[in-house]
Amino acid sequence: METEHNAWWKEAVVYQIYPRSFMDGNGDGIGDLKGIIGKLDYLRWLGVDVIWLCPIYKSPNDDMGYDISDYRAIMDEFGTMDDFEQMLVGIHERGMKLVMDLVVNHTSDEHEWFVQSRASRDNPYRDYYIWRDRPNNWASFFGGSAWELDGRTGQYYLHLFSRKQPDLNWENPKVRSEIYDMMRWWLDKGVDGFRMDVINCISKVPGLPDAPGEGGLAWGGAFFLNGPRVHEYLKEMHTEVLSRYDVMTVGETLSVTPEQALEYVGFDRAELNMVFQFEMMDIDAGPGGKWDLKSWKLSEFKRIFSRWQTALAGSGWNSLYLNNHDQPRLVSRFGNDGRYRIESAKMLATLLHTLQGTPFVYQGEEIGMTNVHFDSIDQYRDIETINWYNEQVAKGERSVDEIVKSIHAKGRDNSRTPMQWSSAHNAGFSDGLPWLQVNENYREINVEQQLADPDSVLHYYRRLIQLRKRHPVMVYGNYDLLYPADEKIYAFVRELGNAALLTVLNFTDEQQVFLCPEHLCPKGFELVLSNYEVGDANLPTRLSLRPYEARVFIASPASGRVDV
Ligand code: TEU
Ligand code: CA
Repeated sequence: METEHNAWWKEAVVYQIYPRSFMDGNGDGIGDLKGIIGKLDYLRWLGVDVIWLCPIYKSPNDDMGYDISDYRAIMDEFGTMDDFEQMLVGIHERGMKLVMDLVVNHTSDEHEWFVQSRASRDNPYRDYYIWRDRPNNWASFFGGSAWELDGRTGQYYLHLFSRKQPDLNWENPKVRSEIYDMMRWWLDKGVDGFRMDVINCISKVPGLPDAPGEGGLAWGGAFFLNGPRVHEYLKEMHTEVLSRYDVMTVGETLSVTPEQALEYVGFDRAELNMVFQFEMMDIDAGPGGKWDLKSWKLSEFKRIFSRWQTALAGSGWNSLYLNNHDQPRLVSRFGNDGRYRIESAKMLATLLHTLQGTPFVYQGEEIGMTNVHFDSIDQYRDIETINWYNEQVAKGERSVDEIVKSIHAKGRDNSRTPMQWSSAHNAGFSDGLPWLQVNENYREINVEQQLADPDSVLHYYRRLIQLRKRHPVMVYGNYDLLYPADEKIYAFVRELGNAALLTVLNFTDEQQVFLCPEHLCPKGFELVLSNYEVGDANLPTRLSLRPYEARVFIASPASGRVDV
């Protein structure tokens, strides 16, 4: 059972790799394991502790690896099991750990279990999936009904995602024990934990009732999110698997509240270490969902983070992220990817690394990569984006311009364009034709150039990561928000014993003034990090902040000024 005590995964910084787009080792245009192996020294240099690898298992790639056809084999394009073993050794040799993506809400329809399951109604694998004579009205996340009629046996199967991703039937104990076996198999190979895909979808309300709504398809979330047996399953998984290893777990949990999150990550729960919350990802979504663009306010942004910081303090642990392979780039969404790209990328990094929780860095974030604006839908590869585009064009309710605007803002390919390593052809990602085009800004934004520039976003991330290792207050300190209603500045204080940390962030492209609250002044704060040149290390009572300026101050009787 987890306790409220110190743990390696609380002190860690995680780096997320989307293998298809990270580094191509053999020139076929697709990132692979050999490519990753070649970049392990770079990750070690950056200082990250854990690598989370998006799925690398055998897959027909209907949903880029989230449709798995063999849990114990490596996708052909990514390499072999030997490459995997070599990569794992390389990661461990450098003192890092590896967390795998565990996708067990569904498999691919090409998985042997489903091939058997669909073969006949009395096949022993029939009950591995969810079959019904009639569909209910649930909509799939990727458009259309969540049910597909299978001609061979005349029944429908449930797929919350694409029709090539049938949902597993977790009520069947054989399914659960197969999954636990598979997890132990990877853990016995030496992997250090799992990121669990849509793990709060695995238990569905019995009977699978229609969701409320006017005829047609409806969002069935109430019937498959945090379902009646989800905690029973996760406790069983903990007993059968996780409790036997020293591992890190993070569950992807759609639309959970902090209260619901605590049921997954509470220190006394024996389920998961952390979850990914989606409240922040919904901040700029209108009533029509993610594609329905809405502006966001800093007060709301602060309210969301603060609510999670406070609710989990002392009883659970936060994950900290503002982007990943499903979300637009954080600098384009929450910062300014034009004139103040560098400043705002550093400012957002400062926020993520000075809150309480485990920070997740998504590949390319550390160099301030931006969203991509492709001209044609043919340049996109993401099934969610393509399906939505086709559906919208067919409906004819929105102009093509509006549709494209939403895709430019929210499409998942924004974060999936190849990693920008250098100003060479294809950003140094591949000698071949990349599976998804590189962002044309790679000549200005790339690793090679930033390695050579001590003021780069990349060096700033490295300093932040080092700073966190030196100051336990950055990891374990409590959290206190200042000026909650202010729409321009995000400032908060963290305290641990005698040590205190103050983060002050300007979220605007104009000069702002931060008035230091009186109770903080006597603490003797000194500057430890900023994204601008700062002459005076002290904390003045009136602090003037330049566009997107970030300052981190620490008062620690023992340490004095820290030079970074
Ligand atoms: O994501 C779940 C999920 O909620 C997303 O599909 C989300 O709805 C969408 O991306 C928001 O735009 C996980 C994986 O991270 C994602 O890549 C997979 O497509 C999905 O599960 C299915 O496995
Ligand atoms: Ca390749």
